[in-house]
Amino acid sequence: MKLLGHSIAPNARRVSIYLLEKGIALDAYHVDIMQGAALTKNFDNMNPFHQVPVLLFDDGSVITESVAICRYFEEMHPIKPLFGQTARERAHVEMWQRRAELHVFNMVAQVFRHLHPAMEQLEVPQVPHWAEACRQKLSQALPIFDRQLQENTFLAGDRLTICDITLGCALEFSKLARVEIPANYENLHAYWQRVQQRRSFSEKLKLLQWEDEAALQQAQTA
Ligand SMILES: N[C@@H](CCC(=O)N[C@@H](CS)C(=O)NCC(=O)O)C(=O)O
Repeated sequence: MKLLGHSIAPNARRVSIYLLEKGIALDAYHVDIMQGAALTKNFDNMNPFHQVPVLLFDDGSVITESVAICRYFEEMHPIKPLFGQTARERAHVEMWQRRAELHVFNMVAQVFRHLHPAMEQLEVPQVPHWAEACRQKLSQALPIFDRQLQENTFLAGDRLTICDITLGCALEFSKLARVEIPANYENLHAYWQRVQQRRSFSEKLKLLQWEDEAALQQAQTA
Protein backbone atom coordinates (compact mmCIF):
# COMPACT_ATOMS: atom_id res chain seq x y z
CA MET A 1 0.00 0.00 0.00
CA LYS A 2 1.21 3.52 -0.80
CA LEU A 3 0.08 6.97 0.20
CA LEU A 4 0.37 9.61 -2.51
CA GLY A 5 0.55 12.98 -0.83
CA HIS A 6 2.41 16.25 -0.77
CA SER A 7 4.73 17.88 1.76
CA ILE A 8 2.67 21.04 2.30
CA ALA A 9 -0.70 20.65 0.56
CA PRO A 10 -3.18 20.88 3.45
CA ASN A 11 -5.38 17.88 2.61
CA ALA A 12 -2.33 15.67 2.26
CA ARG A 13 -1.07 17.14 5.54
CA ARG A 14 -4.29 16.04 7.24
CA VAL A 15 -3.53 12.40 6.45
CA SER A 16 0.19 12.75 7.29
CA ILE A 17 -0.60 14.27 10.67
CA TYR A 18 -3.22 11.61 11.36
CA LEU A 19 -0.68 8.85 10.60
CA LEU A 20 1.94 10.48 12.85
CA GLU A 21 -0.60 10.81 15.68
CA LYS A 22 -1.49 7.13 15.34
CA GLY A 23 2.09 5.95 14.86
CA ILE A 24 1.23 4.19 11.59
CA ALA A 25 4.12 3.77 9.13
CA LEU A 26 3.73 3.20 5.39
CA ASP A 27 5.41 4.20 2.12
CA ALA A 28 4.40 7.77 1.42
CA TYR A 29 5.20 9.84 -1.67
CA HIS A 30 5.30 13.50 -2.60
CA VAL A 31 3.33 14.13 -5.81
CA ASP A 32 4.32 17.42 -7.42
CA ILE A 33 0.77 18.67 -8.01
CA MET A 34 1.98 22.21 -8.79
CA GLN A 35 3.95 20.81 -11.76
CA GLY A 36 0.97 18.87 -13.12
CA ALA A 37 1.94 15.44 -11.76
CA ALA A 38 -1.73 14.79 -10.88
CA LEU A 39 -2.91 15.64 -14.40
CA THR A 40 -1.53 12.52 -16.08
CA LYS A 41 -3.75 9.75 -17.45
CA ASN A 42 -2.36 7.35 -14.91
CA PHE A 43 -3.30 9.67 -12.06
CA ASP A 44 -6.72 10.32 -13.62
CA ASN A 45 -7.42 6.59 -13.36
CA MET A 46 -6.75 6.79 -9.63
CA ASN A 47 -8.50 10.09 -8.94
CA PRO A 48 -10.48 11.85 -11.67
CA PHE A 49 -10.43 14.99 -9.51
CA HIS A 50 -6.61 15.06 -9.88
CA GLN A 51 -6.03 15.68 -6.21
CA VAL A 52 -3.97 14.27 -3.38
CA PRO A 53 -4.09 12.45 -1.04
CA VAL A 54 -4.63 9.05 -2.63
CA LEU A 55 -4.31 5.73 -0.85
CA LEU A 56 -3.22 3.15 -3.42
CA PHE A 57 -3.56 -0.54 -2.54
CA ASP A 58 -1.30 -3.24 -3.97
CA ASP A 59 -4.23 -4.63 -6.03
CA GLY A 60 -4.55 -1.24 -7.76
CA SER A 61 -7.68 -0.12 -5.94
CA VAL A 62 -7.79 3.33 -4.47
CA ILE A 63 -9.34 5.45 -1.71
CA THR A 64 -9.30 9.23 -2.02
CA GLU A 65 -10.65 12.01 0.25
CA SER A 66 -8.53 12.74 3.31
CA VAL A 67 -11.08 11.83 5.95
CA ALA A 68 -12.13 8.64 4.14
CA ILE A 69 -8.47 7.58 4.15
CA CYS A 70 -8.15 8.35 7.85
CA ARG A 71 -11.36 6.44 8.57
CA TYR A 72 -9.93 3.38 6.81
CA PHE A 73 -6.84 3.49 9.03
CA GLU A 74 -9.00 4.11 12.10
CA GLU A 75 -10.90 0.86 11.45
CA MET A 76 -7.66 -1.03 10.89
CA HIS A 77 -5.90 0.52 13.92
CA PRO A 78 -8.52 1.29 16.57
CA ILE A 79 -5.94 1.95 19.33
CA LYS A 80 -5.75 5.63 20.31
CA PRO A 81 -9.11 6.57 18.78
CA LEU A 82 -9.16 9.85 16.86
CA PHE A 83 -12.80 9.66 15.76
CA GLY A 84 -14.36 9.32 19.24
CA GLN A 85 -15.10 6.23 21.32
CA THR A 86 -18.80 6.03 22.15
CA ALA A 87 -21.73 6.58 19.75
CA ARG A 88 -22.28 10.08 21.14
CA GLU A 89 -18.61 10.96 21.08
CA ARG A 90 -18.28 9.80 17.49
CA ALA A 91 -21.27 11.90 16.45
CA HIS A 92 -19.89 14.91 18.34
CA VAL A 93 -16.48 14.55 16.67
CA GLU A 94 -18.17 14.17 13.26
CA MET A 95 -20.19 17.33 13.90
CA TRP A 96 -17.06 19.40 14.60
CA GLN A 97 -15.15 17.70 11.82
CA ARG A 98 -17.78 18.79 9.28
CA ARG A 99 -18.02 22.26 10.76
CA ALA A 100 -14.23 22.70 10.69
CA GLU A 101 -14.02 21.40 7.12
CA LEU A 102 -16.98 23.29 5.65
CA HIS A 103 -16.74 26.60 7.49
CA VAL A 104 -12.99 27.04 8.02
CA PHE A 105 -10.82 24.68 5.97
CA ASN A 106 -12.82 25.00 2.76
CA MET A 107 -13.20 28.77 3.07
CA VAL A 108 -9.43 29.22 3.48
CA ALA A 109 -8.90 26.84 0.53
CA GLN A 110 -11.26 28.83 -1.70
CA VAL A 111 -9.46 32.10 -0.88
CA PHE A 112 -6.16 30.43 -1.74
CA ARG A 113 -7.40 28.81 -4.95
CA HIS A 114 -9.14 31.92 -6.29
CA LEU A 115 -6.69 34.64 -5.27
CA HIS A 116 -3.19 33.24 -4.95
CA PRO A 117 -0.95 33.70 -8.02
CA ALA A 118 0.51 30.21 -7.47
CA MET A 119 -2.91 28.74 -8.35
CA GLU A 120 -3.37 30.57 -11.67
CA GLN A 121 -2.53 27.47 -13.71
CA LEU A 122 -4.57 25.01 -11.65
CA GLU A 123 -7.73 26.99 -10.79
CA VAL A 124 -9.11 28.17 -14.11
CA PRO A 125 -10.78 30.59 -14.02
CA GLN A 126 -9.85 32.19 -10.71
CA VAL A 127 -12.83 34.16 -9.42
CA PRO A 128 -11.61 36.83 -6.96
CA HIS A 129 -15.18 37.82 -5.97
CA TRP A 130 -15.81 34.25 -4.87
CA ALA A 131 -12.61 34.36 -2.79
CA GLU A 132 -13.81 37.54 -1.09
CA ALA A 133 -17.23 36.01 -0.37
CA CYS A 134 -15.48 33.01 1.23
CA ARG A 135 -13.24 35.29 3.29
CA GLN A 136 -16.44 36.94 4.56
CA LYS A 137 -18.03 33.57 5.41
CA LEU A 138 -14.88 32.56 7.25
CA SER A 139 -14.97 35.71 9.36
CA GLN A 140 -18.54 34.81 10.40
CA ALA A 141 -17.46 31.30 11.44
CA LEU A 142 -14.32 32.15 13.43
CA PRO A 143 -16.11 33.54 16.52
CA ILE A 144 -18.07 30.28 16.81
CA PHE A 145 -14.83 28.26 16.92
CA ASP A 146 -13.24 30.75 19.32
CA ARG A 147 -16.22 30.34 21.69
CA GLN A 148 -16.03 26.55 21.52
CA LEU A 149 -12.34 26.72 22.45
CA GLN A 150 -12.98 28.92 25.46
CA GLU A 151 -14.33 25.90 27.36
CA ASN A 152 -12.51 23.08 25.60
CA THR A 153 -8.83 22.25 25.20
CA PHE A 154 -9.62 20.65 21.83
CA LEU A 155 -12.59 21.21 19.55
CA ALA A 156 -14.59 18.17 20.62
CA GLY A 157 -13.42 18.00 24.24
CA ASP A 158 -10.23 17.27 26.13
CA ARG A 159 -8.53 15.00 23.57
CA LEU A 160 -7.24 15.72 20.08
CA THR A 161 -9.41 14.16 17.38
CA ILE A 162 -9.75 14.32 13.60
CA CYS A 163 -11.61 17.65 13.80
CA ASP A 164 -8.50 19.23 15.39
CA ILE A 165 -6.36 17.89 12.56
CA THR A 166 -8.73 19.58 10.11
CA LEU A 167 -8.88 22.86 12.03
CA GLY A 168 -5.12 22.84 12.72
CA CYS A 169 -4.35 22.30 9.02
CA ALA A 170 -6.78 25.09 8.13
CA LEU A 171 -4.97 27.47 10.51
CA GLU A 172 -1.60 26.40 9.12
CA PHE A 173 -3.00 26.91 5.58
CA SER A 174 -4.27 30.40 6.43
CA LYS A 175 -0.66 31.69 6.37
CA LEU A 176 -0.06 30.35 2.85
CA ALA A 177 -3.46 31.61 1.72
CA ARG A 178 -2.72 35.06 3.18
CA VAL A 179 -5.83 34.93 5.33
CA GLU A 180 -5.47 36.76 8.61
CA ILE A 181 -6.99 35.28 11.77
CA PRO A 182 -7.73 38.39 13.88
CA ALA A 183 -5.72 38.61 17.12
CA ASN A 184 -8.85 39.12 19.23
CA TYR A 185 -9.72 35.42 18.80
CA GLU A 186 -7.49 34.63 21.74
CA ASN A 187 -8.80 31.12 22.37
CA LEU A 188 -8.25 30.15 18.77
CA HIS A 189 -4.70 31.55 18.81
CA ALA A 190 -3.86 29.82 22.13
CA TYR A 191 -5.27 26.58 20.70
CA TRP A 192 -3.14 26.91 17.57
CA GLN A 193 -0.03 27.42 19.71
CA ARG A 194 -0.86 24.20 21.58
CA VAL A 195 -1.65 22.19 18.48
CA GLN A 196 1.35 23.23 16.38
CA GLN A 197 3.71 22.13 19.15
CA ARG A 198 2.58 18.55 18.81
CA ARG A 199 5.15 16.32 17.20
CA SER A 200 2.64 15.33 14.51
CA PHE A 201 2.39 18.94 13.35
CA SER A 202 6.02 20.01 13.77
CA GLU A 203 7.72 16.87 12.39
CA LYS A 204 7.09 16.00 8.78
CA LEU A 205 6.17 12.54 7.55
CA LYS A 206 9.05 11.22 5.45
CA LEU A 207 7.96 11.37 1.79
CA LEU A 208 9.66 9.75 -1.19
CA GLN A 209 9.49 11.43 -4.59
CA TRP A 210 6.62 10.07 -6.72
CA GLU A 211 8.07 9.31 -10.13
CA ASP A 212 5.41 8.84 -12.75
CA GLU A 213 7.58 9.58 -15.78
CA ALA A 214 6.10 6.90 -18.04
CA ALA A 215 2.57 8.16 -17.48
CA LEU A 216 3.68 11.76 -17.85
CA GLN A 217 5.27 11.04 -21.25
CA GLN A 218 2.19 9.10 -22.33
CA ALA A 219 -0.05 12.05 -21.41
CA GLN A 220 2.17 14.54 -23.22
CA THR A 221 2.29 12.52 -26.43
CA ALA A 222 -1.42 11.62 -26.44
N1 LIG B 1 -11.77 16.82 -0.56
C1 LIG B 1 -10.44 16.39 -0.92
C2 LIG B 1 -9.67 17.61 -1.37
C3 LIG B 1 -8.30 17.26 -1.94
C4 LIG B 1 -7.55 18.50 -2.44
O1 LIG B 1 -8.11 19.57 -2.61
N2 LIG B 1 -6.23 18.31 -2.66
C5 LIG B 1 -5.42 19.37 -3.16
C6 LIG B 1 -4.18 19.53 -2.28
S1 LIG B 1 -4.59 20.15 -0.71
C7 LIG B 1 -4.94 19.03 -4.55
O2 LIG B 1 -4.50 17.92 -4.79
N3 LIG B 1 -4.99 19.98 -5.45
C8 LIG B 1 -4.52 19.85 -6.80
C9 LIG B 1 -5.43 20.57 -7.75
O3 LIG B 1 -6.54 20.94 -7.33
O4 LIG B 1 -5.04 20.73 -8.87
C10 LIG B 1 -9.79 15.67 0.24
O5 LIG B 1 -10.24 15.84 1.38
O6 LIG B 1 -8.85 14.89 0.06
